[in-house]
Amino acid sequence: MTNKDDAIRIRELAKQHNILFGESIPLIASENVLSPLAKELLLSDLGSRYAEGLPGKRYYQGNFYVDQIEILTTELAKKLFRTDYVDVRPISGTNANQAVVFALSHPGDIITTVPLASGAHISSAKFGTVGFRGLNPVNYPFDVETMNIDVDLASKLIRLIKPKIALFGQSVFLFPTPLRELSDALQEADSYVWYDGAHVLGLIAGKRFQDPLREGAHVISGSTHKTLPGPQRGIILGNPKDEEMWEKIQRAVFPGVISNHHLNTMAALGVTLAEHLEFGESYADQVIRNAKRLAQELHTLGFKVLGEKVGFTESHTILVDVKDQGGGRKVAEDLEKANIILNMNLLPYDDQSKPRNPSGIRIGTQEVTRIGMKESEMVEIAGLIKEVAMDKKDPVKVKEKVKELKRQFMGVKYCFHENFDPYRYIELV
Ligand code: DSN
Repeated sequence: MTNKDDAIRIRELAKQHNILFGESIPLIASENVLSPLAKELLLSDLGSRYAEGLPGKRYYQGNFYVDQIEILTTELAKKLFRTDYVDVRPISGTNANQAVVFALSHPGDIITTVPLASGAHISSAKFGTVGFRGLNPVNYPFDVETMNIDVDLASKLIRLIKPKIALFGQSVFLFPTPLRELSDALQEADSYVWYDGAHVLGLIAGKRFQDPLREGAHVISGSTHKTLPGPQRGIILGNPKDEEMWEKIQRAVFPGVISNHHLNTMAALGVTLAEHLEFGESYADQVIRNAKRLAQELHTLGFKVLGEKVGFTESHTILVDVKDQGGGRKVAEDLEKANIILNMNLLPYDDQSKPRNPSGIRIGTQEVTRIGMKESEMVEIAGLIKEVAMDKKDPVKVKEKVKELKRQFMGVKYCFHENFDPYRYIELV
């Protein structure tokens, strides 16, 4: 095999990957597809350049157009999220989290967080960013019935331990966080209130979820490629306690945790924000309608969907306990054989030291909504999941039905150039 053969092989594998996703039902709650305009910008020369610092205060020449793109992207984010405090430079959600942690805390400080098994992101764990900063994480009590933080117990905890940072937000985000209900305790403790909105940014921007900056959060961090259907990147939004807090955050972004900030994905983010200003509300509305319908249908078919007493979900995400069907790993792997792509997930009552053998699966409706699926397709998807997970039909046979359904939904919606096939491989040579 020559080096060229290896290069061609990588390209072939990438093409096969595109085909796989073109023939699959994508239900991972943290993914999405780009609009054609955003995708085009990924291939621009911007992806080969450097820009350190802020517009007008750079360390490299050649940033004349970059500065204008960054200013426009920042202005679009300010408009979409209704705040004057925006930093569009983080290159991922975890990178944004690193900046917030480094800006607002010192080693030894206490941070309160959602438990991992109840949906928190790994960066909030002892073995993640929070631990690497030397912080001491203490978990909020979590109520499985309401699938949310227990307000009374959490208020007592916050008053007792007075965390330097109170972190909210989840990677399994079924319901809005009770920020308003916790605000008295948070003010008494004088904590920085930080909301990791990675999963729900597109729903917040679409005005279909809570509005953390107006409910007491001082800072929101997030990735920009989940319900916000942009490039893989991060963002920080603020309603800071004071200017000093925001300056600390911006200094933590650069030179703290990044140097260059990947200018092609920044431009793609700008386009995504403009498109979300135009289409975000109808998209977010349909994402949540689809999640509710899919959850209800799975429940009707006999699955144990979490949050039954509170309507299953108010977001893009559904959690299903599939212990009786063989467990999260087995069910996720069987579904993958049928081209239904989702992930196994810990449930609040699972042992969080055993993440590779959880009871649950997590399902997200944002990408299937983005390609035009509505409630009737959610009913079909629930039926296909049942065939594999409950009826134990041969996944390879179910795959043919999956491909047939997917063939009807091969164009991106909720953007300026609809119907582009996001799974098409674009050849340059
Ligand atoms: N952990 C990823 C997820 O929710 O899938 C996000 O970083």
